[in-house]
Amino acid sequence: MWKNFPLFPDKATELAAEVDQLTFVFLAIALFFSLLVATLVIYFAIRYRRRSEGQIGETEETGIWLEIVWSVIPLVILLGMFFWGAKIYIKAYRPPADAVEYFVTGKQWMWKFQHPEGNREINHLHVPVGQRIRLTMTSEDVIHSFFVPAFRVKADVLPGRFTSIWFEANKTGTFTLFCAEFCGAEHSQMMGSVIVMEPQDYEQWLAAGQPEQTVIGSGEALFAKYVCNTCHFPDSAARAPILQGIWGKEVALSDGESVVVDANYVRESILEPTAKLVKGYQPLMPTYQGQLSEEELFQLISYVRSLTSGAAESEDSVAVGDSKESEE
Ligand SMILES: [Cu+2]
Repeated sequence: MWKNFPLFPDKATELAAEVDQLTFVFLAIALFFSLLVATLVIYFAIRYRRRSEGQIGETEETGIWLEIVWSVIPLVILLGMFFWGAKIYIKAYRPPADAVEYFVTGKQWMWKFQHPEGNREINHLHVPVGQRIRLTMTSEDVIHSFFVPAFRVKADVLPGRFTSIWFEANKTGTFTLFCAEFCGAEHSQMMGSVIVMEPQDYEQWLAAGQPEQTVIGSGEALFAKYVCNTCHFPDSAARAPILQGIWGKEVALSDGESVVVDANYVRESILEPTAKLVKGYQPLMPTYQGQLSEEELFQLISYVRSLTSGAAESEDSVAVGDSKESEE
């Protein structure tokens, strides 16, 4: 019966084992010092108790060495704990460049997913085992938090910007997904699952979904639909910055500042084109605020990224080739 009341969540990533190790060692250290201090409090209270009416306390001289020892040892232990924790934190929150990117939208009260191949899901996310997966996430309304205990990953999902986490599941199975940020009346029902499959099963699952277009393909179609090409065409005479090769580069802005071209910057430029205007260009671009859904924004951004060869996720997506076919 205890199987249904697990004290600790499943471990389905390498990170999970590392996080658990850290937790248990920290717990052991805290327990050791708590017991040590509690025991000494009791021992000293008895050992140095007042033995007669009118007895007055006296000063006990201790050497400087005792002070140094009990300051330096905890310092070393705490610094060790800090660096160990920081190492795991950095690993957990820096998606590796070769991770395959999936798009996640949180909204009251559901999780929406889109696979790079174009497949869409609600509240369930199918992924292959042994594959590094990066989730780029945003919210359509309030703050949510994407939490899969078995993977030991959790990150806030915020309206108006992208956040990411990544994981690599090392075993197949179904793992519960929670929203870990109180987000309204039905917050507690904002649950789902991540279904980790064998790669060949995943391929079959993807094929069965028959998506109309890949994410980049949809982005390309939007680029054409909103005639972005009238200004953003690859020519120095263009009225807008050339998008080819721009991803990941630092560009100078009209106010003298500079910015690195990433998903959040491209997003801002689509919604608020004049907020960070590239130097040398006129503020001609209209805003697309309210015209694009979060999903469409992400597709458009993925397409813009794919225009830069070698930009992180554009290579691993077979998507680039596929999209051309489905367009014609
Ligand atoms: Cu939520």
